[in-house]
Amino acid sequence: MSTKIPVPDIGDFESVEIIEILVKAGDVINKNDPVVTLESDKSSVEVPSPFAGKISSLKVKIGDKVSKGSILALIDNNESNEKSKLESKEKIELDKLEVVQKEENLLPITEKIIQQAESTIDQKPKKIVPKKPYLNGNAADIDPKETQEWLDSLDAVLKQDGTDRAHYLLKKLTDEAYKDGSNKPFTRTTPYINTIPPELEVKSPGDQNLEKRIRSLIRWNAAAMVVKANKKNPELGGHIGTFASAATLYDVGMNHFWRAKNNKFGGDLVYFQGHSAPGMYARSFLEGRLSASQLGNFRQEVGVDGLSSYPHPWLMPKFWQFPTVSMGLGPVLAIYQARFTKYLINRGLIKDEGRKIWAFLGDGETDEPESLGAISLASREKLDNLIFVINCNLQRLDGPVRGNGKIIQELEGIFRGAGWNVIKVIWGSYWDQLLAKDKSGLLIKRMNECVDGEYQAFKANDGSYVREKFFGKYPELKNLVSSMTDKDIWRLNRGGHDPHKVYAAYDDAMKTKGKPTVILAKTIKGYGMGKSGESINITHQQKKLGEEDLLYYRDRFDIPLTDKQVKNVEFYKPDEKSDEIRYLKERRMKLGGNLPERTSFSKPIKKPAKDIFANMLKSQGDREMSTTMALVRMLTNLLRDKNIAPRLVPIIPDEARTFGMEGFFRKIGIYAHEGQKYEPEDSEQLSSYREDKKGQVLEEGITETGAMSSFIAAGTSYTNHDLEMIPVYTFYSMFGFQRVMDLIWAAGDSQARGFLIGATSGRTTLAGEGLQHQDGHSQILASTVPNCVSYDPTFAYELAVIFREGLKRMHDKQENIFYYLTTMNENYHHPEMPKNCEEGILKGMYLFKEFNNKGKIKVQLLGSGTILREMISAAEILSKEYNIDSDVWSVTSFNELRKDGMKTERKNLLNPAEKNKKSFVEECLSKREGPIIAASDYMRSFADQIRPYISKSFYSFGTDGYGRSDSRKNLRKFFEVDKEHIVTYTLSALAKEQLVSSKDAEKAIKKYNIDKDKPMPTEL
Ligand SMILES: Cc1ncc(C[n+]2csc(CCOP(=O)(O)OP(=O)(O)O)c2C)c(N)n1
Ligand SMILES: [Mg+2]
Repeated sequence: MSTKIPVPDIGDFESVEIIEILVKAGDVINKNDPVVTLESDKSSVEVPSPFAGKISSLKVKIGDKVSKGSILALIDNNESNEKSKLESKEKIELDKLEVVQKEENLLPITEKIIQQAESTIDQKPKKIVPKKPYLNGNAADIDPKETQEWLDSLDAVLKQDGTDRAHYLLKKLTDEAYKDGSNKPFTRTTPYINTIPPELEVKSPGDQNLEKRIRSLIRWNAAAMVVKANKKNPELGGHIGTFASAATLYDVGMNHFWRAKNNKFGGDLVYFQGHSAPGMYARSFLEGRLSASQLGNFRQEVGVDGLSSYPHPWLMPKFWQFPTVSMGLGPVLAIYQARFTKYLINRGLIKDEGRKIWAFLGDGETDEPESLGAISLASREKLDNLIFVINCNLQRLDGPVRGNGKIIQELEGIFRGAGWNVIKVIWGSYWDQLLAKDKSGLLIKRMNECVDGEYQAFKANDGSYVREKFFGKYPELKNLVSSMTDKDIWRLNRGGHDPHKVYAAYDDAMKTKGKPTVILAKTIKGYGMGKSGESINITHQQKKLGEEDLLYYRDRFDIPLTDKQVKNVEFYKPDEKSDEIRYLKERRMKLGGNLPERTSFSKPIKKPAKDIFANMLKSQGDREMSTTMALVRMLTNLLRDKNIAPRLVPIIPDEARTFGMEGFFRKIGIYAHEGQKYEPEDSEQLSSYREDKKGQVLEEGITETGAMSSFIAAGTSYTNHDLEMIPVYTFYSMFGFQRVMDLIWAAGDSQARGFLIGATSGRTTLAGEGLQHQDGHSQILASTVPNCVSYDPTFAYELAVIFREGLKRMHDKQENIFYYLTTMNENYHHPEMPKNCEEGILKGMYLFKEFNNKGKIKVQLLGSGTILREMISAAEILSKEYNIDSDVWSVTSFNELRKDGMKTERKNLLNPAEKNKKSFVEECLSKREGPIIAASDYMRSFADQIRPYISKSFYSFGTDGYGRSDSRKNLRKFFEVDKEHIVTYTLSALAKEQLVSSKDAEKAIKKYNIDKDKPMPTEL
């Protein structure tokens, strides 16, 4: 039976043009296969077939205008229209029911109580009066006997029925109190003790003595490499105190938890704290991965086989995976890495192997908004593959992180509030006994009331100081430690230095389901450095240990080096056959290999069929469209290529409709780990907001930081997941480089591959939006990133040639580069590609058109982006009205031309005896006549970049100054990049060379109402 395929609801649009027909009579198609592509002036979308079957006839042709209900084709199908409708309706009802049932199960007890209460509301709502006035807001105990009774009851429950029952009762009490009007918020923090009590700690299977020895050796070598470098040259710098505080945290992970990538397993991903790098090198040295001479060349990367100061994959591409030293980037990148890993799993592109993403950060680092800014995404997306370890050594660079407060408590509240599993590792095992003896809770009270400034001071002093200042506050506490010596008191360790406590925390984090985990580990900055740097404010800068300090450090960690060897700052590595080295290697072998290590076993993506781009190289007919729209068309075409389609990762920070990309919602879906639990309000429409567990679009919300982090995760998937992906991150060009330059720099360092698309670009092209939106400098910022290849194309065919080359370079030749392309929202005609210009498009310029038929005078007009069109119009005016000929060049990339110019110039200077080679700019222009006039929608310095490679007079125009709202025409006049200014300035330039009369230029100034007294736009 033949059924009609109609145009579905396409939103607000009427009479939309059919630009492609994707089926023909006789084709057998599946449900949801595209039938035609429709294009309005804002976007282009494919219309999917609602049925499977055989197309019996087509009812439309290219160019037809259609609206909702227009019939596109007839299809012979088995299922009747009504049946499928009915089925889908039933399915939605069922889905809804399921969702409601699921929600029902999830309802917290409080909500149930509210529901019950609501069902019986026939009387007036009860006025809630607190039963007892809050007499003591400072929470002092007004009835210690009553308190003790409650505590005894709790104790009995704990002993008899365990913690779950106790927790249930407490929750019930809280809920009841809430119902009865006690709306005092309950704290999100717990007492200042370990989250995991000693009896629930999972014990480490490791050989503690050997592990301690290994840790000591690593500590020594890490400190020695910094001291050695600074002995050679004090300029080199480095950090000792940070790794000294974090050594146990890393060691337990390396010995027991972090699984490396190998042919059986994808590998855990560990984001090491940037300035802890010496510790990672020191371990690799013991593992035999780095030599003593490499360690000796720490921070000396030029000319020798040295080691990077910090984790830089660009400089150590086989070692480091993640650049983390710009504080705050590690945490946010790790969150989006964890999310992207789930994305790949949910899309069926990689297996779920239970891989984890670990991120190490400093407590001071959490001051960076980037560190905490995305933590709610991690819990919302249930990233139980993510573990943060925050090394709370209570110090930043200059002093305490929270001298008057407690960073661990503060972070606990923030992370728990955001839905994370929080594990505090505050006290080491030596405290267990004391805490067990503390029946009155006084010890915990003392722990709670001390601030971090005091905790830091305790460790900067000694046991007697701690006895006096900490325990001495209360006679009972002083008594508690009366039988302990000062040395014993000094030995009371902090959780982050206790491998048992750290092991138990990591074990718990590994087993946590449904949420991310943060481990807050309390440590001592400069642990083991003694008077030279333990827990003192200058610890962070301590990089030159004197002989005495080194000898102390050797003794402290029992390193078998003679005094002489210590004075020479020698590294120490035991024999290959020693227990230490064997153990260390065996542990890593058990965990699958080395860490950190950067490898890639990804296969290149198969090239798209050439004709994917072919129709973009043709004239786009009478249709006017923007380059943003051309890009969307191109992506739509690529989504039909079976090799490319699954690898594309469109990333959009909530601007899809602005860029005309809403067609992707229906076609490939928006990634949502829970699918879609609701029927979207626009479900009937073609561009309905469709969320899907297998969705492909990353609709990030309003976070360029998050979107850029996704770009990096997808762009480095070839190494982190051995699977090449093609991120295409499209954003308002103003909110790209300017907003997230540091992340873009990190993308370069990470060797990410992909396309950044600065849409709605240009200072005068995004007309109405004004100063904070109009971008006239992102191209210049892009030029500062060494492996970023950037273009400002004008026409659809240029975009296609550039994009095709990008795919080839990144995914065929596997070059570690990424692209920045600016696209515009100005609609205009796109001509057919002129002959033989592909090389020029890619190198940065080609001859677009010659105006040759008139006179003897000639100029060279160079235009980029939309301003090329002003140059073309100016050329027409010069030709028609002034008999001046011109060559019009489309400059697709002043940045690429500059790179080539620099290279050529350098080569010529290095080979003084040889004939000079020509830069590409010279090749294009040296034989052409007349002064050169260049303009773009960017600051003058964009075009100025080619000035050194030009021997003729050169004038560049651009949009220096703040943008402002107005029409394109007025803005281009204001910034002096409209055709009238180009004509006038050209005449003036020719007059200076006495090729035309200065009167002509003066006349033009009058004719075009150009105000000579108007200040430079930079001053307005
Ligand atoms: C964005 C950024 N700003 C400043 C620095 C310089 N810096 C390096 S380490 C450091 C202090 C770090 O303190 P914390 O995070 O507590 O780490 P710790 O060394 O104490 O483990 C600072 C400010 C940096 N690396 N990155
Ligand atoms: Mg710190």
